[in-house]
Amino acid sequence: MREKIKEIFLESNNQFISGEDISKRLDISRTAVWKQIEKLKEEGYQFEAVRKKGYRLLNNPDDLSPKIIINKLKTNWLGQNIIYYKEIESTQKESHELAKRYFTNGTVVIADRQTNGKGRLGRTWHSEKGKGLWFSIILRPEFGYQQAPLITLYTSIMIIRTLEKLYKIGLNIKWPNDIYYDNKKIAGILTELHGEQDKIDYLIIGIGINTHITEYPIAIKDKATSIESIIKEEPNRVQIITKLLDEFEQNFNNFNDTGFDSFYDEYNKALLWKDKRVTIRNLSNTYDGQLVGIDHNGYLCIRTDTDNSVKVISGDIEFL
Ligand code: BT5
Repeated sequence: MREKIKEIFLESNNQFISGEDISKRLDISRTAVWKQIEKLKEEGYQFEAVRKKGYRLLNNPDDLSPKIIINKLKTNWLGQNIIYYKEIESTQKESHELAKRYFTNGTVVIADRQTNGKGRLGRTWHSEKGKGLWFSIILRPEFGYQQAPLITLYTSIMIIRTLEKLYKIGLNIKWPNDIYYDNKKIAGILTELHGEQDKIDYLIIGIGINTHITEYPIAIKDKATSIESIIKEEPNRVQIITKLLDEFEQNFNNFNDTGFDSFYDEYNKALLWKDKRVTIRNLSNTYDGQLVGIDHNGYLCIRTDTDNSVKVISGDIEFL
């Protein structure tokens, strides 16, 4: 019921709407309307109340409810089904459950807070209430396993384009999955997949973007940043997620059909520590050398100190 009242106000163009009008439209009592409006106030909605005129919505709270996002989306399939939680352990974990239950391609799972957000290799992702966008996309791709690692790189480009278009901030990518501003991490991506021997059943792309200023835990205090601390004003999460999903869908056919070819230059331009000396660690090896860039298949190329060319598809990179 509250969602319906919310919708009425959001579509009202800040005009007055009487309690009686709402009670008739939704076939509920005036007291019920009043109670729901009180609850909306607790969620951050502000109203002006004038006798005989009714209520007028005064603000546009940054509310991630699916209706609000879907109304603003220009997509055909991405985000047309949104599952929203005020609080959940991890949208990534939940998406796996939903994907196993055949939730459709393009379903988006969002949480206002995660109690156990996941990073790669068992690391945690700090996801405070209202301070960021924490969401996962369920994809059922046509492409095969070989192209799967590229989807993380593709997603990085979509995040960078979105934040550049909205806020004119220039960002870097720390290969493969971190978005950086001024040597601090502002967003991370976690891609996981499930499939049979010859075919991917589903991919889950988890995206965490720090939007609002907050106190980070000591371990990441000096390594994390947010959009608000860069642009010095409050960003709007609904605007960011709708733009990002629009951008992702708009370019997806291109990615699907031609792989990473059209995005490769952009990725290398944004690549953090390009031409610098770095260390790459993955589960089997450690390499020291100069960071050359990524190739068309998403492999990271390094020229080692012994002048060997090495290519890796996964791992962590450190500046020497
Ligand atoms: C990542 O892993 O960067 C992937 C993050 C994906 C998070 C999203 S949120 C929605 C979805 N649901 C989930 O449960 N997860 C996804 P990795 O490269 O392993 O980086 C993890 C490391 O980043 C941690 O060990 C910290 O050092 C640091 N970190 C944790 N929280 C952070 C934050 N909010 N901002 C910046 N750095 C953070």
